[in-house]
Amino acid sequence: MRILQVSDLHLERTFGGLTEPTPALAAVLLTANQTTFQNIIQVAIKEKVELVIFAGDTFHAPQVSIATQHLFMTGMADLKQAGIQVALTFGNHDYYSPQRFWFSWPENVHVFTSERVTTKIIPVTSGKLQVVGFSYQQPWLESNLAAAFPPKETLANLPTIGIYHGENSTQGHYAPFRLETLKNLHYDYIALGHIHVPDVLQFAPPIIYGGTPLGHNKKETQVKGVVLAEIGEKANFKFIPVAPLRFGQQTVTLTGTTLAENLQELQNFLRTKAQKNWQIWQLTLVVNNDLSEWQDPNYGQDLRRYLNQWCQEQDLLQFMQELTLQHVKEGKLPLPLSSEVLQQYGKLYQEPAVLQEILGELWSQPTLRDLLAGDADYQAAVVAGGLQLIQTEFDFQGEGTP
Ligand SMILES: [Mn+2]
Repeated sequence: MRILQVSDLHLERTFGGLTEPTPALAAVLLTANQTTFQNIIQVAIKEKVELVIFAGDTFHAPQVSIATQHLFMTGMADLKQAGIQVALTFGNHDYYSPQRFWFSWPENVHVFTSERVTTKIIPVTSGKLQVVGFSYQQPWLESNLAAAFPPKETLANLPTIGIYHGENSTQGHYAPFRLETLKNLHYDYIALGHIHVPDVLQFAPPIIYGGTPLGHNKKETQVKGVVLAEIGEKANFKFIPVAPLRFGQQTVTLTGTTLAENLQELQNFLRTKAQKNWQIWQLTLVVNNDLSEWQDPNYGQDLRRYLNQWCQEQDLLQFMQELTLQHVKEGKLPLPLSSEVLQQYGKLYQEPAVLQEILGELWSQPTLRDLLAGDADYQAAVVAGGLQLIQTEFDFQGEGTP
């Protein structure tokens, strides 16, 4: 049985920090939320899924414009036409309150409206499945609702899917849960929402933060799309991109000895990177020459404007949002940190609990854990060795202390 997970779509959210977008980009930005949503509906139909899950924060705010509501309901009706069911929960951004909706939900849409964990049995093409979930009714929900999810053993003998919008932590404002609790439910699939960076917390059976399918600012560079999953015997999943644009961050090292050569290298970079969808860049240009233009930070803005214009002329779907010029000592890589900050991190990582946290999965490997946890001196030596390597290989360009 195929399903599609959509998390944190944030319809109506605006795009941050874009100055002087070119007309072509501005036009795409205006409709990017709608385009992403329509792409999702098309993927669901093309891939013949039986259920589409919206795992909360589908809308950016609890109050949704009538036009957006209409767009959404039209998509739902298209899914209904294709025989596809929908399970929808509300998150902390779009928390549910009745009487805000100008259209009624088509009958294929199963809406969770209560903060109480609820189980719904949904008829799909190949039989039935059950979905367990809850919705926010206010922006905060401080109880651990994972504890209220019924284990699969206590439910009907059907494929079982959980929907959970919240944070993986011991406490917090967003329905904090412990991964262990969700794992012990033994559901066939758990669709998580809230965290915008995609994250697979368990591969089989899957427990997945889909992440937002569309980045809205320069921080949201890690976007994978929606999750297409097969549940049951041949369980597997993959991410499918659906956004018409993406934010990216890259450091480009320029090796030319003249400005003309540098420009050529940059243009080659932009040509090589061009795709059929828009890319909005934060570029750091690293040079190790003495050309005076590179010493003047104002040239970043000047160059940015020119490159954006050039991309437009070349029909390349690329836009430089930020362009930073950086010098580096020969043979070393720039690091936007001061040496003092690095030392502070070093001290922090000597703490066994902190090291355990950053090593994450490695720690669950018995051999590695014994090796690292058993011998404090060895652990200290590993961290010190790492610091030493960073000290020699990098050029520290940051300022200040932590
Ligand atoms: Mn959220």
